[in-house]
Amino acid sequence: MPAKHLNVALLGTKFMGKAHSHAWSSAAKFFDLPGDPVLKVAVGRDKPSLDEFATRWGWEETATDWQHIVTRPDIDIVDIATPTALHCEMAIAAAEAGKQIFCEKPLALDLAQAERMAAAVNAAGVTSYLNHNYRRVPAVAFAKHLIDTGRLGRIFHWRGAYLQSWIIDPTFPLTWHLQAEHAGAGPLWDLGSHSVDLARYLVGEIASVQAVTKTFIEERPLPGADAGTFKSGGGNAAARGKVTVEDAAIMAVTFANGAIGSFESTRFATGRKNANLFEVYGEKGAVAFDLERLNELEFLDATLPSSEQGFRTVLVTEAEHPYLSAWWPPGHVIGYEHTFTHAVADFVKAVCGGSPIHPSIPDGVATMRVLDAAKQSAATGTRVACCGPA
Ligand code: SOE
Repeated sequence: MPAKHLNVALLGTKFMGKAHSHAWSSAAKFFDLPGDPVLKVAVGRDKPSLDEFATRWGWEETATDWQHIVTRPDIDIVDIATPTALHCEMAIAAAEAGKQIFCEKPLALDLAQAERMAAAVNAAGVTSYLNHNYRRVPAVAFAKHLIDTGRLGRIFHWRGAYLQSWIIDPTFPLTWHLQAEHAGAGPLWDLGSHSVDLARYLVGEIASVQAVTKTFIEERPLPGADAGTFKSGGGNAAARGKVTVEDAAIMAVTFANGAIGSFESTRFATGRKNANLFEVYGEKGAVAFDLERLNELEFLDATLPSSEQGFRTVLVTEAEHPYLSAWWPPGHVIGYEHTFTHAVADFVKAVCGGSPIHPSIPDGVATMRVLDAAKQSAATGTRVACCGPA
């Protein structure tokens, strides 16, 4: 029997819109799915670039009014790939219209918005997914398998660092990512949300946070202003604006299960491009991961005789590794975009099977609670308790 068509409306057509379009169009080709995603409507603001995007990716229609699209009876799935400030109203509207929701991270501008989104999803009884796609890197899912099967034993430490360096140039303009009203926060939200989600997935719930944040460059040229003039110290005040988010954040946390952890989230780690790193240390072993080498997992088996111990690199490309049987033979590595395809495949299975997929929007509230506590801690200089699961 042919798989059920699932009409998708994509809200947002920039970087994430591109990554999601690739995933919606590839998932059913590589995975046997109970539903067949149809790239129905791409929604954006600028009609000419929207039409080019739709033609390039095979979206059947384009629209500029997301409010109408999310209520259209023929739309089954609403994919929210817009800047953070739009997530809340879009998710609530989609939930109230009974749509299944695929939402980009970070979940929301703040904890209150996140709780409202979760309440709307729970009230509507729809399937929701919060795209922390790094859970679906095969090497990360394999690390989860090692931890859950006891290969590391009792966990002592989490060390996470999500390091980028794309705004060190002071002439980089004041884009929405650098304005609190559009982004919620800086890398603490953008990158820290990924790291906190991974820590909760691999180690457990976080009980308390102590954080420091820093903004290294406090003023930037407005988009379209003459950056050269700004650099020379000239230019009028109207051509530049205040950065209202942090450039870097560091957190120290306690976990509810007794482990402790550290997090770095920065856009000023000179030379690091997209280094989402973590290490997990336990009584029987340890793992280490670097997104810039995402097909590899470092594993230490501390149950071996100490003379034989050492971190070894597992090339996570065997058919028995998570997701890999859908792709290529061993050693034929995969990339960043494959993690979005894995997310879409799991989401379609959840939607058709009426089963939850994690992290859901309600799951994301616990991550936002940690991030919100970090923001409070950085502002007050105190350690802030944050509850366990949502
Ligand atoms: C930040 O530049 C960013 O695009 C994040 O927003 C994404 O979540 C991450 O996957 C890559 O880096």
